[in-house]
Amino acid sequence: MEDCLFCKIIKGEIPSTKVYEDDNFFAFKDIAPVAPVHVLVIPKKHVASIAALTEDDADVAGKMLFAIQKVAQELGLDKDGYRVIFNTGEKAGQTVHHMHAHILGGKEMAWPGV
Ligand code: D5M
Repeated sequence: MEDCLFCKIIKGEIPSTKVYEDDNFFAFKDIAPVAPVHVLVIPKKHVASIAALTEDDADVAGKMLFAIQKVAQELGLDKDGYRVIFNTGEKAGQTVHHMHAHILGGKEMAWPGV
């Protein structure tokens, strides 16, 4: 998508600190971290949010959980645990309309945190 910030990051048109990339996914450090480790995992296919997923996205949606698992393992988060957040829609605080998973870790986290 032409004017999508995260599509531009995937294409390298906007710089990012990449932590992982494969054929379908890209992961990079969040510019405004809210935890010692804060990484975003995004599909290379532009999908606006979980709410916008269709059956055509079943493959990418399923594989995304494994990409998240792999990134978290590579960041060394699987031993102590991590949180995965998909902000979906305005009231949930979604500001970038390209589906993304926040991986948060490196600290003790309270629950519920809403
Ligand atoms: O999360 C969108 C997230 O995207 C938010 O935590 C900031 C992050 N962000 C915005 N621009 C950049 C760039 N250029 N690099 C890295 N991270 C960025 P949301 O769930 O939509 O609120």
